[in-house]
Amino acid sequence: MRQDLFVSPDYYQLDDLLSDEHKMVRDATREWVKRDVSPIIEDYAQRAAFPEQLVKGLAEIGAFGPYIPEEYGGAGLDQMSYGLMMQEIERGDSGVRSTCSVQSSLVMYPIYAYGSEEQRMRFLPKLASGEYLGSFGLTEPDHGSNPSGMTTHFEDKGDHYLLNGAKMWISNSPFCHVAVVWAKDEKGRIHGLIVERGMEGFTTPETHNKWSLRASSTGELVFNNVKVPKHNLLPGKSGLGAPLGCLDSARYGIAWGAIGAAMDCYDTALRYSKERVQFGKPIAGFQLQQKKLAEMITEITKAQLLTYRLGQLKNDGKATSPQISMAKRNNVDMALTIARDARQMLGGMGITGEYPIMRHMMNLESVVTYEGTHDIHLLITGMDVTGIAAFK
Ligand code: TGC
Ligand code: FAD
Repeated sequence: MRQDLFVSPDYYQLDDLLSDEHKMVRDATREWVKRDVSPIIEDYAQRAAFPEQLVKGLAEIGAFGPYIPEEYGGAGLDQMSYGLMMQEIERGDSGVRSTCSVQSSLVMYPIYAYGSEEQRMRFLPKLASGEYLGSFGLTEPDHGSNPSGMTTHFEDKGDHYLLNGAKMWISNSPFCHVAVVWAKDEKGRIHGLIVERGMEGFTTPETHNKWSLRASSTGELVFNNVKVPKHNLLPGKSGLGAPLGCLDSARYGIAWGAIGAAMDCYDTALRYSKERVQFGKPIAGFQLQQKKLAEMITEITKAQLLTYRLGQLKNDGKATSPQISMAKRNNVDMALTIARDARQMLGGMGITGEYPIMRHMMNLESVVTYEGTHDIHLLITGMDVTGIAAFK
């Protein structure tokens, strides 16, 4: 891996809008990524291995539960800081950001927002410190975009619930200590259950041969007559809105994260194009390459502005789910387009692990699919503006 020379683009002087705390959080995360992620990530992605040693550092910089109150071990930061952290971490790698999204928004958030006080105290400090890693089980082999059709279910057996079913495509499943699992009760109502490693009948086989998010571990959650203690059911909210509420928080983080991946691709292509000489001059001097760079910085700037405003709305408790969908969809698509253009600008070098672009590009193929696909988010916007759902 080459030295990380990243210089963050800020074409519209957005730094002027950030508070000192935001800049401090952002800069500390950026430094940590440069020091601990950039030097090792390509090797881990090439070997399809999860860089376990990053867990401690992620916990130390507050990336596990940035907006969870400090009394539960979280960092007690605002939504803008959370977003900036995700941007910087995904600048390093989408897979590392995935680990944070799952831990913070899909595991800690539901326990914080829907859990009992006893559950919060039992799990949140351990998740914040990285002693526990969590996973989130919503998707099933036959129910991806339409989680309401899930078949994973539990029965009330008096002193416990009996859980059966299977979840697929679950980030961090192979080594998670706890999983927040969404399952139907006997009446077909969806609830969240905290399933713990070691419970009999609970297994987590790994999914191999991914071309994308190779530094993130993905697998299944399989429940074969798992006895889940009654005190592990999240009492605060049920129905599909409960898992979708967690997704709002994770999708918000991804909207920021994708900007990080895009910035890294742009910055790499800009530097390379100024150094690479063909036909007697740097390729940055050719109009076709300038068009790509000019469009990249334009799209990054638009995404930054979109996300900054969304952060303000989120801080004020006013961000709607469709607003979050719009930002997730726009920014991931923007990052994917930039990654593809940037890769072309590096010619043959663009396909090697010498540069981060191909890894970002492949990662983003997952990011554009998970947490609601590109098409599903378009339909959410369509539904919001017309009042008519076109999913079914
Ligand atoms: P629908 O009838 O529209 O809604 C059912 C209930 O949910 C409420 N609701 C929401 N609540 C909170 N936040 C949201 N974003 C919400 N969207 C809807 C809604 O008001 C309703 O409540 P109620 O009280 O009336 O019952 O549901 P639907 O079945 O028609 O589906 C709607 C649709 C398609 C938008 C939804 O199913 C969807 O978003 N599908 C995409 C699935 C998805 O995103 N899966 C992600 C899995 S997790 C993941 O990918 C993690 S990757 C992690 C990583 O590694 O980073
Ligand atoms: P499908 O739902 O089968 O969709 C296939 C195609 O059909 C898509 O293009 C989709 O847009 C389109 N489509 C579907 N419905 C419609 C419609 N109504 N109208 C038009 N087009 C439609 N899930 C979790 O629960 N937890 C995790 O931690 C997690 N991590 C993941 C990690 C990775 C690396 C990946 C790849 C996925 C992960 N997922 C996770 C699952 C992810 O959320 C799903 O893959 C995603 O929601 C799409 O579901 P699907 O793959 O079953 O595709």
